[in-house]
Amino acid sequence: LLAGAALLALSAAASAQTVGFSQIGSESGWRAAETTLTRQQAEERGYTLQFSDAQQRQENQIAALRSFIAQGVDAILIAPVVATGWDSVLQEAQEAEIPVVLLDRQVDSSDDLYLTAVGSDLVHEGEVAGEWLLGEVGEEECRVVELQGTTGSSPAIDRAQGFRNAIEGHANVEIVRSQTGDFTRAGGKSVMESFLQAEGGGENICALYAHNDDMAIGAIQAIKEAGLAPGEDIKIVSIDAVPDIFQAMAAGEANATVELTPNMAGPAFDALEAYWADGTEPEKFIQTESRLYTQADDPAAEYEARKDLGY
Ligand code: GYE
Repeated sequence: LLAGAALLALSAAASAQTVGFSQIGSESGWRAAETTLTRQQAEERGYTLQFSDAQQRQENQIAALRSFIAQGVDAILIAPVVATGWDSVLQEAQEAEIPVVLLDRQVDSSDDLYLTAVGSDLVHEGEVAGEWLLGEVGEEECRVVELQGTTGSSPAIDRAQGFRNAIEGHANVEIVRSQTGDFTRAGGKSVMESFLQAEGGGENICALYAHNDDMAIGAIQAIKEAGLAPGEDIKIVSIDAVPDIFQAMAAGEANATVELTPNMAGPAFDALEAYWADGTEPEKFIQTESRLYTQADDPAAEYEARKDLGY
């Protein structure tokens, strides 16, 4: 009987965890899905999730972290909007002995300041996109325009680098224009409009590389409005694998995407549970998979498989 009571007390303690989650905002479909899955994962595990939406502002994230620290939460999840400027607040969390897990984006701070980071290899994603394009164009000349993610964010920095790594030494493929669209559809559309205008209507643009699918979807609209055929006149490769890009692929209007799982919270909570149980320190980077999808992969079926996931 005693053992039973003790067990009950233990499991009650394990499920009474409070986790603070500082989310960037809702700039993309992928981000919305990550939020939904984090809430779901927390609920399934019986945690209380304190959710804070920073609306893209680092100062809001820092304020959220300070409030989580003041409340004495059991752990903090943060998707850091930009890479720099986190040292002080991460030190404050460390002094309060609150483990911090980074989700989907990286920081420039020392890795002793956080428990672990869950995410994809962001440079690799850019390389996969670039290699796909090289395979498509062969020896042909290809003028590429690039829609970058949020300036100063690790995915924008790394996805730009990865694509350049891939095309290096291939003089026929050249990035002719590059600008941020801030990971949003509206940003992707308006920057693509300016690219098309600057490039004499777009006839000489061979391909678009967008750092996420949402910007590609916005750009598809701009390309159609300019009287060109997205996916044919301008090849389109992007990253995330959200349902809407599969619809565009099924319609022949987008060509390829690199998948990023929105379930970053699952591995983060697994690592936290091991840490809470007996102090087990996880690896500093828990890497999720990246996989390329093209029009040959039955995009209509991929759309169906994802459309109810909270995107
Ligand atoms: O690809 C994009 C977003 O941080 C890796 O952020 C993530 C990116 C994701 O909003 O859609």
